[in-house]
Amino acid sequence: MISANNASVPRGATGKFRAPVFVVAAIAGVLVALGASVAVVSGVAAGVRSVGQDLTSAKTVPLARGAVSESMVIATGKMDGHPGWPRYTNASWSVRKGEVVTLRITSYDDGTAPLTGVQTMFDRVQGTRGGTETVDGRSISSIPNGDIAHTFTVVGLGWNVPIPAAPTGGSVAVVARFVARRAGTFVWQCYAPCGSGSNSMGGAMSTKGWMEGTVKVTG
Ligand SMILES: [Cu+2]
Repeated sequence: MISANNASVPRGATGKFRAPVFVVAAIAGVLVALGASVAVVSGVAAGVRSVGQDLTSAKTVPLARGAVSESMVIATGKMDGHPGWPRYTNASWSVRKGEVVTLRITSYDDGTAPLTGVQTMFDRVQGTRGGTETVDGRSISSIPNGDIAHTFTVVGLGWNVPIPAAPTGGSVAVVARFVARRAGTFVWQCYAPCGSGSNSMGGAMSTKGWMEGTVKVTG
């Protein structure tokens, strides 16, 4: 499989949203948001029911009242004529405020993209029930930076899910559980430098819908 950082990957323009000022502001937002979200998540978690699985259809799956399952898939290939670009599918989805969201991310990307600078903070799971996620069924609270391929990060909700590289030719399944604690439309982004170009922030990283999307929380 082609690595996310393969030198042959087409080089795209650097995304404006990746400007340093934004990054610093975004990280400050996470720090503020996390303290509140941890308290909310742990308080609601007691009411969680068992939920279904949907690893392939990449659609919102209505479950018992107050619980919902979301699935995302990270793949690489020749999507839209961009060989090697990694992409999340199901980039935009919506949930209701206060409901428990079980997010399942299945990744087929075997390339790594270690976090750099202040963004190394995104190697930790943040804002989930218990501060953990499962990777192929194993509960963890962080991923070694050298193993990281992508992150699913919603600064406005204090959510961060690091995704490790998949084994070559295989996949890795990451599951995290959240509570959407406030209404609004929030941008999620991958903070791992998994794109192309000299700073690895081009290509997929600067193309809307590939490593960026939205989570809409209705009241
Ligand atoms: Cu990424």
